[in-house]
Amino acid sequence: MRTGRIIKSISGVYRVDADGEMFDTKPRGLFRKKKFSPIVGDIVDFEIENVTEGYIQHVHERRNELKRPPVSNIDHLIIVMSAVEPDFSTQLVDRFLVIAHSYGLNPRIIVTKKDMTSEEQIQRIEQYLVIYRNIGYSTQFVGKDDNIEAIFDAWGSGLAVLSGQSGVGKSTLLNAYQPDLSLETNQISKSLNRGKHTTRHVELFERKDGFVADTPGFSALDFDHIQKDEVKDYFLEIQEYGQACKFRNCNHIREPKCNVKAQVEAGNIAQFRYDHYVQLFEEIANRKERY
Ligand SMILES: Nc1nc2c(ncn2[C@@H]2O[C@H](COP(=O)(O)OP(=O)(O)OP(=O)(O)O)[C@@H](O)[C@H]2O)c(=O)[nH]1
Ligand SMILES: [Mg+2]
Ligand SMILES: [Zn+2]
Repeated sequence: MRTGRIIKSISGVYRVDADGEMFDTKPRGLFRKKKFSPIVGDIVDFEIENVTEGYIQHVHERRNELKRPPVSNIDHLIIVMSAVEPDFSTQLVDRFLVIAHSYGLNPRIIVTKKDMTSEEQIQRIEQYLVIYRNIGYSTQFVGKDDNIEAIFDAWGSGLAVLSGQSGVGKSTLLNAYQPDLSLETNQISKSLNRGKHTTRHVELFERKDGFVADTPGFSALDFDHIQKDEVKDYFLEIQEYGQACKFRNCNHIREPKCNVKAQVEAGNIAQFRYDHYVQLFEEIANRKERY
């Protein structure tokens, strides 16, 4: 029996990296009956069938799991946003941060396409990045010719997952990190005003002391697993200032003696962060429960 990590999954075949040796594996029949599927990132025990093939016997318990795209045992979630095409959006950053925290992941922010961005826009985005840094997030703003290797290597060990809208430059970052990967990248379709999805599946690549995952761009974020009362915990500075509200379960909307609202007034919580919090809270509060 060998142990390895699933780095790729294509039509029921799971490629497993076992200390640098690759095996194409299939799950034993008993998995299928239990409606349980292995996903990329899983650590698995497998039985060797021949030099390149094997059968998965057991999937180790997942430390964490992102549902869309499906990938497990994530150490660093890298939120990739472009400055332009598609435009930088703090609303999207905030929503992505909420998703990351809801799955117990540790998010970082990379903004791309600095080289395509006007000086004025760069200044504006830098101002937002200072706010995110003050909340505690690591942020980077990069362009075509920046040293991506240093950034990727600074994350520390484990699996880093690049995630973000289609066309923001996830595969481009990976190609800059490891030019011999030659991953497919593409122009975004402006006429459709949304990304043409170039990357179609999750795949892990080797990185110093770990892996980095390229993923397909998402078109919609899913908050179905989040209850309205949880949202405040996923805006870290709101969570922190919220400790001093009069009511322990204060949602910082209409409650009296709310420290969060006071700190927004005082300029210690950015207005846009608070607005995005309220928007998401209300969206979730108004959603129709599906059964
Ligand atoms: N000038 C410039 N172009 C960039 C940069 N990053 C990405 N691009 C371009 O943006 C386009 C989309 O990049 P991709 O790497 O394919 O984007 P992606 O995030 O992998 O997209 P999906 O695979 O569809 O999710 C390509 O034409 C890239 O060349 C950058 O920093 N500077
Ligand atoms: Mg891609
Ligand atoms: Zn409050």
